[in-house]
Amino acid sequence: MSEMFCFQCEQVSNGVLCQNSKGACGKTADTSQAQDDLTAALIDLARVIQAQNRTPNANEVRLFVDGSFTCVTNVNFDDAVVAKMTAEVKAAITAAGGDAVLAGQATSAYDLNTLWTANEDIRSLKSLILLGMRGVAAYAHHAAVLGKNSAEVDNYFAVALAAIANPDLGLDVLIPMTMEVGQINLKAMEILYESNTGAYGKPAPITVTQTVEPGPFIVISGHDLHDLKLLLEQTEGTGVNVYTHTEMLPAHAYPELKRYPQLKGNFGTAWQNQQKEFDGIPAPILFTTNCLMPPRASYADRVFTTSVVAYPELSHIATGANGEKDFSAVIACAKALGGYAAPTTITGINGGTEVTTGFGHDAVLGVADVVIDAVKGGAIKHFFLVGGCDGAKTGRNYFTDFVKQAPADTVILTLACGKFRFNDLNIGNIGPLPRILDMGQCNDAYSAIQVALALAGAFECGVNDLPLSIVCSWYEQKAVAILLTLLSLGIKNILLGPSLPAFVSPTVLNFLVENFNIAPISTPEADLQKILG
Ligand code: SF4
Ligand code: SF3
Repeated sequence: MSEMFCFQCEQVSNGVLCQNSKGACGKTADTSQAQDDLTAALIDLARVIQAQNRTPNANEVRLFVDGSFTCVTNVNFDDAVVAKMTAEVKAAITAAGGDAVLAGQATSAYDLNTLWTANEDIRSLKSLILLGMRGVAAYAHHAAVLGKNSAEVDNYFAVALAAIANPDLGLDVLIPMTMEVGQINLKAMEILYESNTGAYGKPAPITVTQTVEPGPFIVISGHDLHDLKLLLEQTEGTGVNVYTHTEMLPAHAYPELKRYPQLKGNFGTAWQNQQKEFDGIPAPILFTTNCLMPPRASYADRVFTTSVVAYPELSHIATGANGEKDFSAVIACAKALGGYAAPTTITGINGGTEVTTGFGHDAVLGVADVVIDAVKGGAIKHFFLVGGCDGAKTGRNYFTDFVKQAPADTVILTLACGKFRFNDLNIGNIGPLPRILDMGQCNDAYSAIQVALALAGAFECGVNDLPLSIVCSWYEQKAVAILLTLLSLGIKNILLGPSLPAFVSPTVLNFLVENFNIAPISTPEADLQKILG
């Protein structure tokens, strides 16, 4: 008998199911059960709200958003923290008079095993909806800490989660719902773009060093720019420098963040290399979101978590009633550890010592004339969007090789942590334009969509008719949400790798192939040949 049921990420055991005492990510069966209990409670809360024919209140929205985000891969490994949140959801149900509502229904408390044991196509589609909404939750959370939200997104949590428990929904309803999740995610990414640029200005291209200067420093990981801003405010004048890690790299491009002189550079590569790159590091690491891996003993005493991230026995920085955070313990840890004695470079995976970022749609469309002329004149033959999540599989070398082998008259747009496979390569420029353009974090898929729409407008064609191909690497549930967004926009011919999601059943895959011509990656040579002819 299986001890846990989790198949939500690309790292899933044997490509099928994590079902023993520990998942491939290090999540225990107990934590997995705690997350299932939390999810079931959120589904019950959604059923109550739907039955009462109302929209969620502010506290309920917070629980949907933070509760769903808590269940994203590599976010929270602490059963006690997850259980506390489940108790909060149950209290919210009671406060809303929901216990009586649920008692009057055929199932008074939803059991997530109902989903895991459902017909495989229903399970597949409901998983796409549930996991897609976990991705949406991450983006809604980041916007919320900056004071922005969208009623459309907030309300859809109740709709989507209640649908998971509804036994009457068939493929005819669930398939369109997956596309709705994609549209909701587009809205969430748009709100987050507005939040980030509203607070920190529009990103501008910048070159970032991978060399750490001598002296005390802090590494900040994850996606939350607001946490970085608070850390920069609190490290001002302390002599402690700050280095970004993985998805925090694009922060360097924002005017209101890069103006802090102690924001010095970037540390290391993507999340799956952290146990090696942090081994014995003379500095603290602050995880604001995923991807946290179980820490090794050589650095566990210097890992701090905040917000929805947690791991048993790691120090957690609490959030105050007004969103304030006190990072003095992290700063004190940096001073005590002292940093490196001499400049130390953690090179990229191709040996590079610096990377570039900040090519969001504002920057790219700022030179739209140059881009359009280059396409019309034949200097740019094709655009590839090679992006998404990184991960541990050796097959992910595909993405490095793809970029290396892409012809010199092609441009690589990229985003999210998958870019660390190749962002330290120097593959040259086309005119004034570098051939690798890092658009930002995974949520900046919004920027990539804006560029595609603007190019389609300029060339008076549809996005699918552009010389643009999407080669997407996926790992966790934000990538699921983004994939649904791209499909909901009618974008076809996406190549997906390194493997297809375990939760996509043959029938659902068939639907995706027939309607969107989605395909698994093969080899860079074959895929480039297929695309470019
Ligand atoms: Fe396995 Fe991924 Fe679930 Fe972790 S999150 S238990 S690796 S499927
Ligand atoms: Fe990476 Fe975890 Fe998905 Fe925002 S940091 S992309 S995997």
